[in-house]
Amino acid sequence: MKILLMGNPNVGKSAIFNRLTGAKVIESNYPGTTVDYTRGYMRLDDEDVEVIDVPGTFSLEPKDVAEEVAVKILKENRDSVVVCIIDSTKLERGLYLALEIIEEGYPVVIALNMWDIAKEKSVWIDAKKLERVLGVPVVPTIAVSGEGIRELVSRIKEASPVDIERIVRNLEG
Ligand SMILES: Nc1nc2c(ncn2[C@@H]2O[C@H](COP(=O)(O)OP(=O)(O)OP(=O)(O)O)[C@@H](O)[C@H]2O)c(=O)[nH]1
Ligand SMILES: [Mg+2]
Repeated sequence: MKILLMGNPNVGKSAIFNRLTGAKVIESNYPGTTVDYTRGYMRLDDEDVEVIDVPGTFSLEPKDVAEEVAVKILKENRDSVVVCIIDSTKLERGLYLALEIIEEGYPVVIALNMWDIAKEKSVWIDAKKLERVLGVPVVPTIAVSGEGIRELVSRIKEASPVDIERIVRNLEG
């Protein structure tokens, strides 16, 4: 199992990566491209789990080479849990990607990062409600202060694929 940190550009993926991993990080170049990404390890239930700081992307339909690499890393690591990092002040475009990843069948945990900036801008997101609607853990985080990171880590093991057909069957009664 690996942990992939994914999200739109500039949402705090690397800041969260730094919080999760230790000093030993590995810079990798994606073969055949000029795109670099970082890998590291975190301790999870007495195991060292690989964490990948995936290049930012807006969707799973790549528009440039960095997005292409992001999608390739996702597809090459089917056994991963995806921590989807969303800028809380840009919820809609972040959810667009998160929903695509959920639909692909990956177990997902959502970090609502930049929670401090959202608060400053009086943006309020009902994280619990979002969690119920999507059926995946949703945790507010402030990567620069570390707030929420412990909870984010503790909820990684809860992540499991969302069975969309089952939800529809339940709704239909
Ligand atoms: N106020 C605040 N700033 C944050 C938070 N998380 C990250 N930042 C800042 O936002 C900027 C972008 O963070 P990065 O971690 O580089 O974002 P990224 O998603 O890795 O960006 P790319 O790799 O360029 O796509 C940096 O200046 C961070 O210090 C947060 O929760 N609150
Ligand atoms: Mg980064």
